[in-house]
Amino acid sequence: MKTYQGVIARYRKYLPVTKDTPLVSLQEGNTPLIYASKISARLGPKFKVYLKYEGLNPTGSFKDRGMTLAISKAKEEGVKSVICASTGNTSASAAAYAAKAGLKCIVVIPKGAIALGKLAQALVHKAKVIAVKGNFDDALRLVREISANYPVRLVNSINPHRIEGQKTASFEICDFLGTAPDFHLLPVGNAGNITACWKGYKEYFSCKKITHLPCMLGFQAKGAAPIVKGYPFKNPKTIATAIRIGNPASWEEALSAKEESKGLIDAVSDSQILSAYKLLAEEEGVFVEPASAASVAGLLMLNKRGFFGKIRSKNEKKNIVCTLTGHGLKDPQVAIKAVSSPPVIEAKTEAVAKAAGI
Ligand code: AN7
Repeated sequence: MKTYQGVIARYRKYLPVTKDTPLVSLQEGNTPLIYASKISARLGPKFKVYLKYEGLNPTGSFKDRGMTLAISKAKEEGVKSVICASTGNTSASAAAYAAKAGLKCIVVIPKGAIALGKLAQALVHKAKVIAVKGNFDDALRLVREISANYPVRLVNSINPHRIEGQKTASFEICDFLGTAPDFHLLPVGNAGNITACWKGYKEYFSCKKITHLPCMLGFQAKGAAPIVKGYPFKNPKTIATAIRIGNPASWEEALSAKEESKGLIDAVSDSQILSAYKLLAEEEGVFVEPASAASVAGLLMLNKRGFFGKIRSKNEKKNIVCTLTGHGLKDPQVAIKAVSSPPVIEAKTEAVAKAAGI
């Protein structure tokens, strides 16, 4: 039996690799597309909502799809060191894949602004972690300058191999459904993922693997919504630290995805993000990090506005996919704050039964 070997092996004919490209893989991708019965019920009988649970990638986020290719290509080209700026997940992924490849990894993060699990990952994989007194946008500016002037490869999504790898999420969705979804919702931070997913759909369409293209619906956090507002945010703020980005690198590409797919990019508040975060955990059994819940928060917001009520469908149900970009365990601090702490009682049977309400 041939075991699954990751997204490059599975989709190599759509990716810029040759037989000489060393495969640096942790068997990323092949993530579940979970039917969300409770959320589907909220939208009504015309719709089926699926959750693309990218938190089940090897380092717990979608970044692994692009990182396997960026690191494999770096290795092929004889690069010795890689660098990235990160709100956390890119650094966790870069650190893991660089470790696997035997490359040095440098990560520049905004001081005090990345979730605990992600910081632990970068450190445990032995990346050189540098915190700067600034936000993600400052960190990205710094690593762009450094990679232009020093012998180190940038592995942020400005690196085209990242986008190429990440487009495999769209391929998997289409292969699973046997068709393209009608709507694809996802969180937007630096805007690499919406760019990559749209590219994937367009390529499958031109290869005749699918017969229609989805409508792309992207969601930023209200306090970090430069694309929605049309200007950079100097001081972005949101509980969803992964998407706390004021000047996205793939801004133009995200606008193209929105326009070409006749979609939209809108903003959701932190409280909408937290409600969707809890709903996913409590009713669908899926634990995500706060930024990931922005796609579902967006879905619920559009539904309330009557967006889906206007959609006509004859017999077939419309398929809606929400990308859940990262695992809930990444950010235990937000999780613990979002819920009430457990009662502490005497170690006695009756006391436990009483507290359990049985
Ligand atoms: C969980 O790790 O930018 O719009 O430096 O970690 O492609 O940037 C993370 C982004 C959504 C936004 N959800 O994706 C980084 C970083 C999660 C994320 C996004 C990120 P993009």
